[in-house]
Amino acid sequence: MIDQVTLKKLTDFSTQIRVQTIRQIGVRGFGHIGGSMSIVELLSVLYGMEMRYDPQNPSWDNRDWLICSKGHAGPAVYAALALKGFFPMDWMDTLNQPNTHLPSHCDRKKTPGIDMTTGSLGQGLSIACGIALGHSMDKKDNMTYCIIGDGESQEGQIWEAVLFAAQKRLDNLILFVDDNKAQLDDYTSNIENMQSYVEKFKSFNWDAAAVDGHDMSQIQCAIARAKGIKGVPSAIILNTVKGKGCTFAERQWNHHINVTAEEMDEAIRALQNQ
Ligand SMILES: Cc1ncc(C[n+]2csc(CCOP(=O)(O)OP(=O)(O)O)c2C)c(N)n1
Repeated sequence: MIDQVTLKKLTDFSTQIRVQTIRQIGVRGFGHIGGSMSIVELLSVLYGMEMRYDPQNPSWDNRDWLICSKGHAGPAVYAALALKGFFPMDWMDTLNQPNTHLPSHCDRKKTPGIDMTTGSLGQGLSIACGIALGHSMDKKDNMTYCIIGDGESQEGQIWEAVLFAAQKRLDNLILFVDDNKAQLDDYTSNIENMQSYVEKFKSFNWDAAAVDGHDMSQIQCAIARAKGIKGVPSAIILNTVKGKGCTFAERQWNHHINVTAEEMDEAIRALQNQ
């Protein structure tokens, strides 16, 4: 349960993550705004209260790990990391430029705080399983969090990893499915309808629950509940809106969009005047 003071802080943090994400993509002129916006509340809860990390020592042994398997949502993760002090805010103006520390997709060798390189969809959960298994073999209490997209969940490798995590009883692993209902070129339901994720995960011997992915209290309760369940991995399905909270992105759900300076200013103004 989040108290009112913390909720207000997390709400401000999520607004700042949105503003800085729009800024990065707006300065570059194009990017993956929709799939970045849909995970903002999740990132706010993770970096605002759930995760153990040290911005001065990003590879700290006792940290919790986040694998953003939908690596194209990097700008939202970068915004959260910059706001928490992992690197200077002026890096926000360098997204996807030559010699940048902030490539369009997450790269652990380029960005402090990015735990794994991602972008080729379908691979992150397998990596997260390996990390979680390593921690449990070492009898360490680090948590591993992984975020996949609903389109990404159509990849076969995801379901191999789901089987593996259940077999190895990885209760130090929490998977978030960003169910924003759209993938690259259509609604997910028109391509391969995933139907009920909760039933699917339960049938693979996972714990599973679905929440409103823009309600931070619901997200936090689901994480707390998942952490208390022993012997099985947990999946939390986030019902989200692609482009959430960004004026121009909510008008269209296109996966990768061009952003004008006027659109960027309009979207940032709207967030700041909420
Ligand atoms: C293996 C692989 N195939 C194709 C792509 C190209 N691609 C990038 S994002 C994307 C759509 C992903 O949809 P979803 O997982 O729903 O993400 P979101 O809606 O959050 O953007 C695709 C097909 C890729 N990055 N990796």
